[in-house]
Amino acid sequence: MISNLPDKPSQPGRSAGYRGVLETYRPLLNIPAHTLTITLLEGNTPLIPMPRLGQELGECDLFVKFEGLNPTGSFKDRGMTVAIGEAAGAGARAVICASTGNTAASAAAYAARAGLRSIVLIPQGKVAAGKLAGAMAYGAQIVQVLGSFDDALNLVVEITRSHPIALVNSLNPYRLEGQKTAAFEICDVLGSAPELLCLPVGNAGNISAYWMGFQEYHQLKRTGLPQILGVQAAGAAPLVLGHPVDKPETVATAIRIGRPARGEQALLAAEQSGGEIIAVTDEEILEMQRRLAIEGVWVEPASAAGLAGLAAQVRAGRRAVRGQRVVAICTGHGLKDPEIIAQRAAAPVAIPVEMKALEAVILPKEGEK
Ligand code: AN7
Repeated sequence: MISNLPDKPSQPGRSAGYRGVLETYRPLLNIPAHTLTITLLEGNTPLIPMPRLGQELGECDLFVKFEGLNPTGSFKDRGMTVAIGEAAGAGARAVICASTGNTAASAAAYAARAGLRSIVLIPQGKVAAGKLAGAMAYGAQIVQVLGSFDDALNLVVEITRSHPIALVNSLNPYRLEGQKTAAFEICDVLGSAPELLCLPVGNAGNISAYWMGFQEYHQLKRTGLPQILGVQAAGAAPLVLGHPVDKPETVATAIRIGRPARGEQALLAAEQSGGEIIAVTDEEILEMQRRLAIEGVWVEPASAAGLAGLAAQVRAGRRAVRGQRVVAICTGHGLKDPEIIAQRAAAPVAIPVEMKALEAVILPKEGEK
């Protein structure tokens, strides 16, 4: 018997009674009664205090909501449990999505759990290894489209119009119903909404879901509303440029999207909240990925974009966050995209099985400290 463990974890996600986002928040979700509970106990991800980084970024009270700790390694699981549960309850036999990777892995996992067939369309190249492997492991049929994510999305929308296959991209409203639970969790843990929320924006479902969630919780519980800072990658920033991008390019492949399906809704969310949508460079994204990792939080590149945007704004004197509570949404785990790290880090040194060789590589040299 270990006596120094707390009776109750501060976040119920790790406790025996936790039942996933759908059962935890079902009365607050706008979903049909036929929706089944198909869960991997997603959600209830930790809100990690980041005192050192918060200080550095402008003396704010910073938290990272680490959505990479969901069952398939990204925030997509929140929406997928609901979308797949609804589709299964409605009698669907197969689901389909277009994806830069995370949606594919999540759809495949939940479809497998529900006993449904899953088909995922991925854009040509540039899907991170951990995501593709996930979709394969969970048994999806994977189709690579020789085009962009936006082309793939057009195809799945079209095919679901004429065939009985359920669409589980975030055009599906039940995805957003599930994803909005992250806003509820933040309010539940902090006691109210933070002053500022920053997050990456790709197809723009997540920012739309957060804004919906914060508004609904505020109506119900007077939890307040955050400003929302949405961040795109400079090479894939249609919402900043004000027009679609035909050939989106960014190291953050998750958000390599040129025609966001919920673009209008995202712009409205940012505006209504008093926030905005901005763009950051790939260098800024990778720099923030490194900065987060030395706090012990390894996220995939896209997930660092939100905080990279905040850092850029503070640096440019466009935003002061001193004394504010800021929540950064880190949407996916670093393990999703190991190649990004391997490409930039030095390969490990190899040594023979000899103490002298080990000493030579790890101990300070003569004259060094
Ligand atoms: C890690 O998987 O679009 O703005 O097909 O994987 O709601 O699209 C992924 C998006 C942010 C952007 N962070 O969210 C897909 C896909 C990560 C992501 C986003 C994605 P949205």
